[in-house]
Amino acid sequence: MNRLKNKIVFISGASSGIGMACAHAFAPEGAKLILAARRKERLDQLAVELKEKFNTEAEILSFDIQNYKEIKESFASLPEEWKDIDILINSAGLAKGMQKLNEGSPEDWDVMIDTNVKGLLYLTREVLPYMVKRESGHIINLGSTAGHDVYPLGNVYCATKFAVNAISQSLRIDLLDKSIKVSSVDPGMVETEFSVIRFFGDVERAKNVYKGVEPLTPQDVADAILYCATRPKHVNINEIILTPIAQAQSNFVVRKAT
Ligand code: 8X3
Repeated sequence: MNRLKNKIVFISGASSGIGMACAHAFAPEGAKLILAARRKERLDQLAVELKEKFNTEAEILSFDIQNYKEIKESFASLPEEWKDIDILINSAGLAKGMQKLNEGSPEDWDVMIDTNVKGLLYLTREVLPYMVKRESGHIINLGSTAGHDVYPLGNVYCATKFAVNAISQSLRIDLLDKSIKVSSVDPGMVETEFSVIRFFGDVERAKNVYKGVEPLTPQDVADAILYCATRPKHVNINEIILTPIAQAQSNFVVRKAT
């Protein structure tokens, strides 16, 4: 439909799940994509596919989002004309483990905090000065229902998503005078690699999370993100909370017998 013709869209976490779905949703709109993640081969493959299907121009950035130095160097390596990013989609994020705090693993906490909170801050820190200079741009953060209502054993993961919620709100205030939009897209249950990663590769346990529920797909979430990105210039979507029809918030889910 070409609503984003020649807009430069930076997607973190683009090698899987919601990030990858965003790449597929934004490419047909004529956007130029910066695809970022750790797994370079996956990004290369994605770029080839989007080039064939939509003639998408893409740059690939491979870095560990937990490492500020890598992000800084990687961003600096972009061709100058690609640094004026129109839309930053902060979709990299993950959960590790589900335990009571007294039984939890500090290593897992570090990974969640370093990815979901610090990684988002690091990347935004690099991209934002260019938006501020142009007084134009849009930051879209991937939050979660877990950033609105905590749930049992969710402690640190929920804390990271509450932090994302706070960062989105305060960015919106701080950037008011710069005409930069800030949106937060906050899904409930989405079936991606999320639960498999959370449960350290235990596919059966991951499947159980969505048992008896038709979860959101990554495409459903990408669609909400695209909606935020395609509003008229004067409209900012502050927040979209979306859940499967069988879910009200983090703690209320109705499951059908299977
Ligand atoms: C993902 C939603 O409820 O699985 O952020 O934590 S939940």
